[in-house]
Amino acid sequence: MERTFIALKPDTLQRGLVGDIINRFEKKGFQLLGLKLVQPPRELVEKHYEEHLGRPFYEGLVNYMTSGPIVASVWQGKNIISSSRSLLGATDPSKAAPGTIRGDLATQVGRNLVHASDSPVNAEREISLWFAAKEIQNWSRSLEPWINE
Ligand code: DAT
Ligand code: MG
Repeated sequence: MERTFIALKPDTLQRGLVGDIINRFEKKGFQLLGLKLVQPPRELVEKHYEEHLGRPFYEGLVNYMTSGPIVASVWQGKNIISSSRSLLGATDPSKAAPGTIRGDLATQVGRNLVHASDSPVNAEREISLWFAAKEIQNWSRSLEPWINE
């Protein structure tokens, strides 16, 4: 079982899409381990996106990500890292397939609603950046055998 970090960016909250997007992850069969509303300090967003430092969109990205509250979450599931990125769709919503979150709900790369970790190393790095260990619940799900045999 893998874990990943999912963030609902400020446009998700501004547009009232929090429930819709969380619902897609729940319906897929992923398990929620941690959830909170955060107004992230600039340094946290800079660390989160450090791989993009120096890119032309970096400043705008950090401004966007610090413009309002973010829903930070930790999820668990089989193959969840690549699977959650498939649920999100392409980084640029204008290229994201219909049926994906970005494909259905967004139009532009600078307002693409949601973040999902892209590798096991980044997932663990981002989870520990945004969450304290005690904020993550390791609970067992009664439905588990009906989702993963
Ligand atoms: P993803 O969020 O799909 O992992 P990424 O890690 O390459 O994509 O980029 C992080 C965020 O930066 C992305 O969600 C939106 C923004 N971004 C990426 N490429 C961009 C570009 N060419 N122009 C504007 N914003 C961009
Ligand atoms: Mg990324």
